[in-house]
Amino acid sequence: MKKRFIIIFSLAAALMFTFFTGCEKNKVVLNVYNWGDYIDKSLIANFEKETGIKINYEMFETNEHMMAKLETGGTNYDLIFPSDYLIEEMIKKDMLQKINFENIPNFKYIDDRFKNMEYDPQNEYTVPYFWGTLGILYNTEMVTEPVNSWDILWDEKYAGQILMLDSMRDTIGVALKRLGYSVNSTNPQEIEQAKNSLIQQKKMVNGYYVDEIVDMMINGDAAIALNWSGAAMDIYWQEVDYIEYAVPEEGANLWFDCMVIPKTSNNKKEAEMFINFLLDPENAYQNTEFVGYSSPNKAALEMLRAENPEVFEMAAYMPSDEILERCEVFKDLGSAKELYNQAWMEISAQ
Ligand code: N2P
Repeated sequence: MKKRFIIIFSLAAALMFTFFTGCEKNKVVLNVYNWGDYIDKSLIANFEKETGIKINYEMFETNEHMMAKLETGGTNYDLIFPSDYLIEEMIKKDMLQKINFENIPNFKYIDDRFKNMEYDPQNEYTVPYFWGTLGILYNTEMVTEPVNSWDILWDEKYAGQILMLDSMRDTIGVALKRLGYSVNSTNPQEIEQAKNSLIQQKKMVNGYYVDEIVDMMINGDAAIALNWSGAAMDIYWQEVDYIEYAVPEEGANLWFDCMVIPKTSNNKKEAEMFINFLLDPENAYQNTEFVGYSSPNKAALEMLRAENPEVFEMAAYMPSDEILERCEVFKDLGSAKELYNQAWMEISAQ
C-alpha cells in the first residue's frame, strides 16, 4: 500500500515537473531595447505578472548606438524606442513592421497633435512614448547670469564646469544652431564650422556624457550641461531646487521618441500588448512622473494636472508655443549623415 502510494506520488510529481518546465519553455520572452533611465521598471514587473510574458530589457544611450547595434545584425528586438529622424531612416531602410492598431485600443489616449507626424505621415509604424526639447541645465548657485544663449557652453569663465552630451546629432546640432544654421544642415562648410567650434570648445569641457549628467549636476560636479528637458524634470522630482533648465533663444531641437516594432521581431502581438499596457492612463501617468519626460497621453496628463498643476508651467515639461516656434525637429539627412559621422570622429579624437 505504502509502496503504491510512493509510486503514484512520484509519478504525479514527475508529471507536474514536466508541466511546469514545459510552461517555462513556452513562455514568450519580449526583447525590449530602450534608452537608459527611460521607464519605471515596476511597470515591467507588473506587465510580467499580469500577462506571464517575460521581458528581457536592454538599454542604449543614444540613437546612434542603438542603430549601430541593429545594423550589426544578430539582434531580435521586439520593441525599440528611437527618435523621429532615426524612425525616418528605419522606415526608408525597411527595418520596421506596420503596427496593428486594433491591438492597441489605448492609442485613443494619445493627443492628436502627436499623430501622423512627418516621420510617419500615415501613422503606420509608431506610437509616441515621450517628447521634449534639448536645452541647458544650469546650477543657479554657480551661474548667476541669465541663461539664454548657447554661447554659455563656450564661455571661458566656466572652463572645466561644462558637460556636453555624448550624442552626435544633439551636440553638432547645438553648434550649428549657435552659428545661426539649421540643425539639419547638409552644407559641408557649415558642418565644418560647427565641428571646429566644438574642437575649440573641447579644452573647456569637463566631459562628454549621457546618463551620468543628472547625478553630476545634482552633485555640483559642473555648472552647466547640455541635456534633454526630461532630465530637468527628473531633478525637479528629486526635490533639488538649484538646477534650472533653459531653451536658448537661437533655438534648439524638438524631439519625439516612439515605440516601434523592428522587422526582426518574432513576437509582434506581445509587443503590441506591451505598447497598449504602457498607454493605459494609470501606467502612462506613473511612467511620466517617474521618468520626468513629457507624455503625449491626454488621460495621463489629466491625472498629472490634478496632482501637480505646477509642472504645466515649467518649460522643461510643457514648453510654451514661443519656445516650440524656435525649435526644429531632426530629419534623416540621407547621405549627408557621413559628414556628421566624419566630424564627430574628429571631435572625439581630440
Ligand atoms: C533618457 C533619454 C532621453 C531621450 N535617458 C531623449 N530623446
